[in-house]
Amino acid sequence: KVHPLSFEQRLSLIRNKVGRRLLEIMLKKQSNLAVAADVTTSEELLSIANEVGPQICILKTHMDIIQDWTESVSEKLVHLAKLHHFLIFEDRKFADIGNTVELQLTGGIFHIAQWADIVNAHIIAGPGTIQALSRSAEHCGILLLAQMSSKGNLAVQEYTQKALEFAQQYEDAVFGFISLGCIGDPNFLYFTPGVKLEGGGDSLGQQYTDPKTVIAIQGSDVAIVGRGIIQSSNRREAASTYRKACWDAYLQRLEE
Ligand code: S5P
Repeated sequence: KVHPLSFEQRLSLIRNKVGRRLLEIMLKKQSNLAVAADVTTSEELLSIANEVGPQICILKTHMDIIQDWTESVSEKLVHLAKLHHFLIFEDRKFADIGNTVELQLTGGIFHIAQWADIVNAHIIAGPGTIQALSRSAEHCGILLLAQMSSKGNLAVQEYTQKALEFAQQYEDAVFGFISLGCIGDPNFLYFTPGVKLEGGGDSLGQQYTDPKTVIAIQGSDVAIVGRGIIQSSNRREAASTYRKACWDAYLQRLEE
Protein backbone atom coordinates (compact mmCIF):
# COMPACT_ATOMS: atom_id res chain seq x y z
CA LYS A 1 0.00 0.00 0.00
CA VAL A 2 2.86 2.38 0.73
CA HIS A 3 3.77 4.18 -2.51
CA PRO A 4 7.36 5.16 -3.38
CA LEU A 5 6.78 8.80 -4.39
CA SER A 6 8.65 11.75 -2.90
CA PHE A 7 7.01 14.97 -1.69
CA GLU A 8 8.43 16.71 -4.80
CA GLN A 9 6.69 14.16 -7.01
CA ARG A 10 3.44 14.47 -5.04
CA LEU A 11 3.31 18.25 -5.66
CA SER A 12 1.92 17.77 -9.15
CA LEU A 13 -0.61 15.17 -7.95
CA ILE A 14 -2.33 17.26 -5.28
CA ARG A 15 -5.28 19.16 -6.73
CA ASN A 16 -6.04 21.39 -3.74
CA LYS A 17 -4.09 24.66 -3.45
CA VAL A 18 -3.62 24.46 0.33
CA GLY A 19 -2.27 20.93 -0.02
CA ARG A 20 0.33 22.11 -2.52
CA ARG A 21 1.25 25.09 -0.33
CA LEU A 22 1.74 22.72 2.58
CA LEU A 23 4.04 20.47 0.53
CA GLU A 24 6.11 23.51 -0.44
CA ILE A 25 6.47 24.50 3.21
CA MET A 26 7.38 20.92 4.16
CA LEU A 27 10.10 20.77 1.52
CA LYS A 28 11.50 24.20 2.37
CA LYS A 29 11.61 23.59 6.14
CA GLN A 30 12.31 19.85 5.85
CA SER A 31 9.48 19.36 8.27
CA ASN A 32 6.64 16.87 8.24
CA LEU A 33 5.83 17.61 11.86
CA ALA A 34 2.50 19.04 13.04
CA VAL A 35 2.14 20.07 16.66
CA ALA A 36 -1.19 19.69 18.47
CA ALA A 37 -1.27 22.72 20.78
CA ASP A 38 -3.82 21.34 23.22
CA VAL A 39 -3.63 23.98 25.95
CA THR A 40 -6.39 26.01 27.55
CA THR A 41 -5.16 29.60 27.59
CA SER A 42 -4.44 31.91 24.69
CA GLU A 43 -1.13 32.93 26.26
CA GLU A 44 0.11 29.35 26.24
CA LEU A 45 -1.24 28.68 22.75
CA LEU A 46 0.60 31.69 21.33
CA SER A 47 3.79 30.96 23.20
CA ILE A 48 3.79 27.38 21.86
CA ALA A 49 3.21 28.68 18.32
CA ASN A 50 6.23 30.92 18.75
CA GLU A 51 8.46 28.29 20.37
CA VAL A 52 7.81 25.39 17.99
CA GLY A 53 6.95 27.51 14.91
CA PRO A 54 10.36 27.20 13.19
CA GLN A 55 10.25 23.37 13.40
CA ILE A 56 6.71 22.65 12.17
CA CYS A 57 4.71 22.65 8.96
CA ILE A 58 1.36 22.81 10.80
CA LEU A 59 0.04 24.05 14.12
CA LYS A 60 -3.12 22.13 15.02
CA THR A 61 -5.60 23.94 17.26
CA HIS A 62 -8.72 23.10 19.26
CA MET A 63 -10.07 26.65 19.53
CA ASP A 64 -12.95 25.52 21.77
CA ILE A 65 -10.67 24.51 24.65
CA ILE A 66 -9.20 28.03 24.94
CA GLN A 67 -10.87 29.66 27.96
CA ASP A 68 -10.17 33.27 26.94
CA TRP A 69 -10.66 33.11 23.15
CA THR A 70 -11.13 36.42 21.34
CA GLU A 71 -10.72 37.44 17.74
CA SER A 72 -7.31 38.88 18.55
CA VAL A 73 -6.04 35.37 19.41
CA SER A 74 -6.71 34.25 15.86
CA GLU A 75 -5.12 37.43 14.50
CA LYS A 76 -1.97 36.81 16.53
CA LEU A 77 -1.91 33.15 15.45
CA VAL A 78 -2.12 34.15 11.80
CA HIS A 79 0.73 36.60 12.37
CA LEU A 80 2.91 33.86 13.91
CA ALA A 81 1.98 31.46 11.10
CA LYS A 82 3.26 33.99 8.54
CA LEU A 83 6.37 34.75 10.56
CA HIS A 84 7.40 31.11 11.01
CA HIS A 85 5.86 29.71 7.79
CA PHE A 86 3.41 27.15 9.05
CA LEU A 87 -0.26 26.47 8.32
CA ILE A 88 -3.06 26.55 10.90
CA PHE A 89 -5.22 23.44 11.14
CA GLU A 90 -8.38 23.82 13.25
CA ASP A 91 -9.23 20.29 14.39
CA ARG A 92 -13.00 20.94 14.66
CA LYS A 93 -13.97 17.52 13.25
CA PHE A 94 -17.19 18.75 11.62
CA ALA A 95 -19.75 15.95 11.63
CA ASP A 96 -23.22 17.43 11.07
CA ILE A 97 -25.53 18.06 8.13
CA GLY A 98 -24.24 20.60 5.61
CA ASN A 99 -26.42 23.50 6.73
CA THR A 100 -25.31 23.24 10.36
CA VAL A 101 -21.68 22.79 9.38
CA GLU A 102 -21.83 25.96 7.30
CA LEU A 103 -23.03 27.90 10.34
CA GLN A 104 -20.39 26.32 12.60
CA LEU A 105 -17.64 27.14 10.14
CA THR A 106 -18.53 30.78 9.54
CA GLY A 107 -20.51 31.84 12.62
CA GLY A 108 -20.40 31.60 16.38
CA ILE A 109 -17.61 33.38 18.20
CA PHE A 110 -14.79 31.52 16.45
CA HIS A 111 -15.28 32.38 12.74
CA ILE A 112 -13.04 29.44 11.83
CA ALA A 113 -13.22 30.14 8.09
CA GLN A 114 -11.47 33.48 8.63
CA TRP A 115 -8.22 32.13 10.03
CA ALA A 116 -7.88 28.37 9.47
CA ASP A 117 -5.91 27.08 6.48
CA ILE A 118 -7.05 23.50 7.09
CA VAL A 119 -10.18 21.99 8.67
CA ASN A 120 -11.29 18.39 9.02
CA ALA A 121 -14.53 16.44 8.93
CA HIS A 122 -16.00 13.09 9.81
CA ILE A 123 -17.82 11.38 6.93
CA ILE A 124 -20.60 9.99 9.14
CA ALA A 125 -23.21 12.48 7.87
CA GLY A 126 -22.46 11.96 4.16
CA PRO A 127 -21.03 14.26 1.47
CA GLY A 128 -23.16 17.27 2.50
CA THR A 129 -20.60 18.01 5.20
CA ILE A 130 -17.83 18.26 2.61
CA GLN A 131 -19.99 20.30 0.22
CA ALA A 132 -20.70 22.82 2.97
CA LEU A 133 -17.05 23.17 3.92
CA SER A 134 -15.83 23.57 0.36
CA ARG A 135 -18.57 26.08 -0.45
CA SER A 136 -18.16 28.36 2.56
CA ALA A 137 -14.39 28.14 2.96
CA GLU A 138 -12.96 27.97 -0.54
CA HIS A 139 -9.52 28.93 0.70
CA CYS A 140 -9.46 26.13 3.34
CA GLY A 141 -8.14 22.68 2.54
CA ILE A 142 -10.10 19.76 3.97
CA LEU A 143 -8.94 16.54 5.62
CA LEU A 144 -11.32 13.62 6.16
CA LEU A 145 -11.08 11.29 9.15
CA ALA A 146 -10.51 7.86 7.60
CA GLN A 147 -9.04 6.17 10.67
CA MET A 148 -8.51 7.16 14.30
CA SER A 149 -5.85 6.49 16.89
CA SER A 150 -8.11 5.74 19.84
CA LYS A 151 -8.91 2.28 21.16
CA GLY A 152 -12.21 0.79 19.97
CA ASN A 153 -12.94 3.45 17.33
CA LEU A 154 -15.32 2.55 14.50
CA ALA A 155 -13.38 4.03 11.58
CA VAL A 156 -12.26 0.70 10.09
CA GLN A 157 -12.43 -1.25 6.83
CA GLU A 158 -15.45 -0.15 4.72
CA TYR A 159 -15.66 3.13 6.64
CA THR A 160 -12.04 3.90 5.75
CA GLN A 161 -12.69 2.94 2.10
CA LYS A 162 -15.74 5.25 2.03
CA ALA A 163 -13.61 8.14 3.25
CA LEU A 164 -11.24 7.48 0.34
CA GLU A 165 -14.15 7.46 -2.13
CA PHE A 166 -15.56 10.72 -0.74
CA ALA A 167 -12.14 12.36 -1.02
CA GLN A 168 -11.76 11.22 -4.63
CA GLN A 169 -15.15 12.74 -5.42
CA TYR A 170 -14.16 16.11 -3.91
CA GLU A 171 -10.51 16.22 -4.85
CA ASP A 172 -10.47 19.98 -5.41
CA ALA A 173 -11.37 20.57 -1.76
CA VAL A 174 -10.09 17.47 0.07
CA PHE A 175 -6.33 16.95 0.00
CA GLY A 176 -5.77 14.36 2.67
CA PHE A 177 -6.80 12.23 5.60
CA ILE A 178 -6.43 11.73 9.27
CA SER A 179 -5.33 8.10 9.17
CA LEU A 180 -2.82 5.71 10.68
CA GLY A 181 -0.75 5.69 7.50
CA CYS A 182 -1.13 5.64 3.72
CA ILE A 183 -4.50 4.16 2.73
CA GLY A 184 -3.58 3.71 -0.92
CA ASP A 185 -3.80 6.85 -3.06
CA PRO A 186 -0.67 9.04 -3.50
CA ASN A 187 -2.86 11.93 -4.72
CA PHE A 188 -3.65 12.61 -1.05
CA LEU A 189 -1.55 13.39 2.01
CA TYR A 190 -1.80 11.35 5.21
CA PHE A 191 -1.74 12.89 8.68
CA THR A 192 -1.32 10.65 11.70
CA PRO A 193 -2.08 11.56 15.32
CA GLY A 194 -1.18 9.43 18.32
CA VAL A 195 2.57 9.81 17.77
CA LYS A 196 5.15 9.70 20.55
CA LEU A 197 8.77 8.59 20.53
CA GLU A 198 8.24 6.35 23.57
CA GLY A 199 4.97 4.81 22.31
CA GLY A 200 2.44 3.80 25.02
CA GLY A 201 -0.94 5.40 25.60
CA ASP A 202 -3.01 7.43 28.06
CA SER A 203 -5.79 6.50 30.50
CA LEU A 204 -8.56 7.37 28.01
CA GLY A 205 -7.79 5.12 25.07
CA GLN A 206 -5.18 7.10 23.15
CA GLN A 207 -2.68 4.73 21.49
CA TYR A 208 0.78 6.01 20.57
CA THR A 209 3.07 4.83 17.79
CA ASP A 210 6.61 6.11 17.19
CA PRO A 211 7.42 8.40 14.22
CA LYS A 212 9.53 5.82 12.39
CA THR A 213 6.75 3.21 12.36
CA VAL A 214 4.10 5.72 11.35
CA ILE A 215 6.06 7.39 8.54
CA ALA A 216 8.64 4.88 7.27
CA ILE A 217 6.54 1.72 7.65
CA GLN A 218 2.87 2.76 7.65
CA GLY A 219 3.49 5.39 4.98
CA SER A 220 2.05 8.44 6.71
CA ASP A 221 3.27 11.85 5.50
CA VAL A 222 2.81 14.14 8.50
CA ALA A 223 3.03 13.16 12.17
CA ILE A 224 0.78 15.03 14.59
CA VAL A 225 2.43 15.28 18.01
CA GLY A 226 0.66 16.73 21.05
CA ARG A 227 1.69 15.77 24.56
CA GLY A 228 5.01 14.33 23.38
CA ILE A 229 6.08 17.94 22.80
CA ILE A 230 3.60 20.01 24.81
CA GLN A 231 4.37 18.29 28.11
CA SER A 232 8.10 18.38 27.60
CA SER A 233 10.10 20.73 29.86
CA ASN A 234 11.82 22.15 26.77
CA ARG A 235 9.30 22.37 23.95
CA ARG A 236 11.71 24.00 21.52
CA GLU A 237 14.18 21.15 21.87
CA ALA A 238 11.45 18.48 21.81
CA ALA A 239 10.01 19.94 18.59
CA SER A 240 13.46 19.91 17.02
CA THR A 241 14.00 16.26 18.05
CA TYR A 242 10.61 15.24 16.63
CA ARG A 243 11.12 17.20 13.42
CA LYS A 244 14.35 15.34 12.75
CA ALA A 245 12.88 11.94 13.67
CA CYS A 246 9.90 12.47 11.36
CA TRP A 247 11.95 13.80 8.44
CA ASP A 248 14.53 11.01 8.78
CA ALA A 249 11.68 8.48 8.74
CA TYR A 250 10.39 10.05 5.50
CA LEU A 251 13.87 9.85 3.92
CA GLN A 252 14.14 6.25 5.05
CA ARG A 253 10.83 5.44 3.34
CA LEU A 254 12.18 6.87 0.07
CA GLU A 255 15.20 4.59 0.21
CA GLU A 256 13.20 1.40 0.60
O1 S5P B 1 -7.81 9.79 15.77
C1 S5P B 1 -7.40 10.86 16.20
C2 S5P B 1 -7.64 12.07 15.53
C3 S5P B 1 -7.12 13.24 16.05
S1 S5P B 1 -7.28 14.68 15.10
N1 S5P B 1 -6.69 10.90 17.35
C4 S5P B 1 -6.20 12.06 17.88
O2 S5P B 1 -5.53 12.01 18.93
N2 S5P B 1 -6.43 13.27 17.26
C5 S5P B 1 -5.97 14.55 17.83
O3 S5P B 1 -4.54 14.51 17.87
C6 S5P B 1 -6.44 14.85 19.24
O4 S5P B 1 -7.61 15.63 19.23
C7 S5P B 1 -5.27 15.62 19.83
O5 S5P B 1 -5.39 17.00 19.56
C8 S5P B 1 -4.04 15.11 19.08
C9 S5P B 1 -3.25 14.05 19.83
O6 S5P B 1 -2.66 14.59 20.97
P1 S5P B 1 -1.63 13.78 21.89
O7 S5P B 1 -1.42 14.69 23.05
O8 S5P B 1 -2.29 12.50 22.28
O9 S5P B 1 -0.40 13.59 21.07
